[in-house]
Amino acid sequence: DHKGCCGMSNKKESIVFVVCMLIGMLVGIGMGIGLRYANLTDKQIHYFQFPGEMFLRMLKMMILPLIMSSLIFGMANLKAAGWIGARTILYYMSTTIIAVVIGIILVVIIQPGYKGSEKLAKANRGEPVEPIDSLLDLIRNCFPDNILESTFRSTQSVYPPEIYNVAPPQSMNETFMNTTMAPNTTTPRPSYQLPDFSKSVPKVKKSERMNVLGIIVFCIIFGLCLGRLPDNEGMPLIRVFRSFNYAIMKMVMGIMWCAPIGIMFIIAHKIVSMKNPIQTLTQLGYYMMTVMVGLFAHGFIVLPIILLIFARYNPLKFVLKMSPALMNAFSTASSSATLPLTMRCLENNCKVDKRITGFVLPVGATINMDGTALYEAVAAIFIAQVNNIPLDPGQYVTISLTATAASIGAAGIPEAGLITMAIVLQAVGLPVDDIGLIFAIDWFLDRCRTTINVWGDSVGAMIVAQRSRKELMKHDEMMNDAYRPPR
Ligand code: DAS
Repeated sequence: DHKGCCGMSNKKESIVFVVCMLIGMLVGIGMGIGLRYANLTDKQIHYFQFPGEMFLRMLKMMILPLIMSSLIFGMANLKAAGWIGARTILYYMSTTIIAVVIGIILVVIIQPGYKGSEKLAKANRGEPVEPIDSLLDLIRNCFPDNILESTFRSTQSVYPPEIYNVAPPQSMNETFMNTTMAPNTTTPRPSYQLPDFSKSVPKVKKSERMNVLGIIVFCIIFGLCLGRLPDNEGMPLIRVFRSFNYAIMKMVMGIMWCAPIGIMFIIAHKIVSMKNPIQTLTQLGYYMMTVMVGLFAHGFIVLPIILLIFARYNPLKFVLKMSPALMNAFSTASSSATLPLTMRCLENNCKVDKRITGFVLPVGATINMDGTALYEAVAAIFIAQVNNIPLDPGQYVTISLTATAASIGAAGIPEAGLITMAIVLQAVGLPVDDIGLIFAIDWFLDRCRTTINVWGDSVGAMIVAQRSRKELMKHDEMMNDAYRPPR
């Protein structure tokens, strides 16, 4: 329950925030359309989008601390509560991966980013990368030779003007060769020039980009090891990461309240600088359709089948019993704000034991976000298509892994998926600034993915409850024996 400086883990604040986002979005669209006819100079356009640029920089600023705090703290606390914990984690990880795979299959088939424009010739990326090479690169990036260097290499990726040209980032293989084989030439820092932020395809040389995958892998392994230390050893540091995690969540929620202003200027800037509005709107329309089809497929085909197989429970009956929680999730766009209602629906309507809901649902509201993982994978590949950046197999796997990790790191608050999407984009060298491209429709997509997040948690709780009956009965017998009055 991430109660931050501005709460948002209860219904009222979430609804206030959602209304502010809607107002920011609508004002941004109106401002953008109005300014389109104001014939602003490039310089005026650039200064005008400064608030939006600041909001995006705050999102990028949170990438590293959010990964570290959520993964280390989350993994350290996975000291599985016996079989219930093991079943819970197994269910959460597998359904999230399934959701990501569904999203990737759909975005590759529908190709929303190429709609509205003749499919541009594949951008020149030098010699084609062998699939095996890109997968080997992926594994290499998972185990960086210097974890600290993995975090600091992004310092040069914003200003040098030469990176802002149309050519897409190099393939992983070439990049890896550049990273390890590059001579130690220190390019003189160019004199500062105002970068042209209207070009959305920075050629971010991956050797200068944060190695997100390496940081994620390190944090997961470190968190699991920390959680398995004897209590007197591990607990002090777990407490440190617990406070670190809550402080980071406060920062994230503080930044979230800047979102209405940020998206207002980002949307307005995107509309003013849009070269081909019809094409962009077509792309966004197909993108929205791709996400909705993916969420529907996962939420109303895959999860019900899993519920039938593993819990032998009628999905239709279950969705009716969970409907108050699902409607609350849609209206608040917050899993955390919906958590109390989700627990009540499962305990009162479905008779699920409180010992199950008390563990499975709070963990689920924090780390199990099938809808968010699917959405982030689709968004990353959509942004690659829009920028005509072909992805190699290693990058598709990287997107799958980082979308799963990013959904673990996303808090159960509105628009959390937008913050953690920067992690996925950074991991494959895509322009994080293009998050602004999808802000206009994220207000609606957020509530859809939040509903699927809550639905996934509920199905998980029902499955774990059905599969843990024996353990719970044994526990009750033991407790009854222990407390049976002497004859
Ligand atoms: N709104 C988040 C939630 O509460 C999901 C997201 O932003 O992706 O689950």
